[in-house]
Amino acid sequence: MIENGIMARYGALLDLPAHTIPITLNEGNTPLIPAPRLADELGGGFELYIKFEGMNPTGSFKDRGMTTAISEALGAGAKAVICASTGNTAASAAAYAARAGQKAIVLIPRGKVAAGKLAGAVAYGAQVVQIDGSFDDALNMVVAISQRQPIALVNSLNPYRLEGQKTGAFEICDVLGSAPELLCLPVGNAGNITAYWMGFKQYEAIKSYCLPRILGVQAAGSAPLVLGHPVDRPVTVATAIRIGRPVRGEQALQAAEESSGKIIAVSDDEILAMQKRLAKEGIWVEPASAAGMAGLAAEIRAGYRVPAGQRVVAVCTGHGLKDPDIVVKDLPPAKAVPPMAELLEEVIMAGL
Ligand code: AN7
Repeated sequence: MIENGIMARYGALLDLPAHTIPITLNEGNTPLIPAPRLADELGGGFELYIKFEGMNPTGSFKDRGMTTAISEALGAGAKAVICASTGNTAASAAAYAARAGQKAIVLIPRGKVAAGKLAGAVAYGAQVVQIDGSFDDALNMVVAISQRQPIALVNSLNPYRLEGQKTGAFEICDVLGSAPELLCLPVGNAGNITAYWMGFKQYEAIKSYCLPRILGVQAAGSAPLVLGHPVDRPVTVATAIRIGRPVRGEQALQAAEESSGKIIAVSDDEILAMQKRLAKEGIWVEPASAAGMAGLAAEIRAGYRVPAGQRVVAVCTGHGLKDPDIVVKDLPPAKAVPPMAELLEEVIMAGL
């Protein structure tokens, strides 16, 4: 049997217990797509790449950490796994648990999860529980239950999640031949920024690659790491990162500081504008996934200039298909035309 997931490719670099039983959907190996036109629009003179994590099996970067977390949990004997989620973790946990023959229980904040994520969790057979509260409330609940019951917690508090997610950094370095100078990514619960920083540091140690600066980007209405205090009622159109008390917050701040980077916030309008701009490159991402790139654009508007020749990577964490409603909700329905070529021609020529 040939498997080509992140554990097959990077297993020797991952700190996983011997009891781990690999469960994979051949996640990872996602495209690193050059975006020269967008780079030119942002001042030019540098190389810009989009790491399109929406190309993972369940449509988000979470699959990298879920293959490792579920594999460890299965090896440890867990028959059930649980997580709180703004949606993507839920879909990913549901898929990998299904493959491992485990039951998955996922808690989501009611009314604040994009349609494609909820549908995914249901399709993969998870028990979905809606909470009349925030992601942060749901996380507190699943932590408590996993301490009382033999149910494995697969949120990014679980260290094996980060072991898997750090492979995103390895892949970027392997494609570029060294580390980029700057990495931009969205920040919610702050597991991913923490994992990327771990990955880059590991490659620095074993391959002597340099370290990138890390630009972490939160949504302005949900920016505890920028404000310096928890946010009790986070609000943002980017529901994936609607998180007011990031559990890996300290590590995220440390990654930003150690890397000479920073964590900033961008408005929902900036996020949605960048989502539209990325679509013009043929890359449709969900709103949260555009935040990293929106942060870079905001920095450049504020006077930052990417040094000549540098390589910048923006991690786009989830696929646009996860959240179709955000795109169609403000649009008039597509024009309907009777089956007559002349009428079609009129409609087309009016739009040219
Ligand atoms: C598309 O699924 O927290 O900073 O419960 O879905 O590692 O939390 C999702 C987070 C960025 C932020 N982009 O990553 C969940 C969840 C997308 C996301 C993030 C998420 P972290």
